[in-house]
Amino acid sequence: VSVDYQLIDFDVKGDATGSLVAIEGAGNIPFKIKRVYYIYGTTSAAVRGRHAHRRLQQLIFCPIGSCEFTLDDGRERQTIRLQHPNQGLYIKNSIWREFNNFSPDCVVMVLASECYDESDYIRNYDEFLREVRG
Ligand code: T46
Repeated sequence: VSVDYQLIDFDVKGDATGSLVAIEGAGNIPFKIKRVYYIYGTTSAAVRGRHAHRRLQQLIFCPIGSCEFTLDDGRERQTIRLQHPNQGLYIKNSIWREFNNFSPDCVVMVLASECYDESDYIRNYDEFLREVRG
């Protein structure tokens, strides 16, 4: 058994002048994009996340730099390093996530299936365990 996530490699359209990656909501990803946000200026000791979502699906990129995501489904934990600008980490709901070990230049870009809604967050780990274990 392993945590339910997917690493998706997107095509790179490139030539000698540079590279381009295109993402289309409900085109080459499994949901319609309602929101985009990005995180930068993270310190090397930072640990972010530490929550799960009740409904939200997300596709997470490191278009610049790298960082690590630890995913936890209430039974298992797995750590994934995001370090390729064309690779997206697809996470469905009910996965506890923490992310850290940011490179100094790291930018985390997230495509989300829903608008921001604080009531969709589970920010307490014990409550998360209660919800996923039914
Ligand atoms: C996730 C990881 C990868 C907003 O006002 N709108 C937004 O769309 C978001 C995402 C956040 N916020 C506010 C809420 C907090 O006051 O921005 C502040 C920081 O949010 P948070 O502590 O949730 O940020 P991270 O980096 O821990 O987590 C974020 C997402 O919340 C989360 O869904 O998976 O990035």
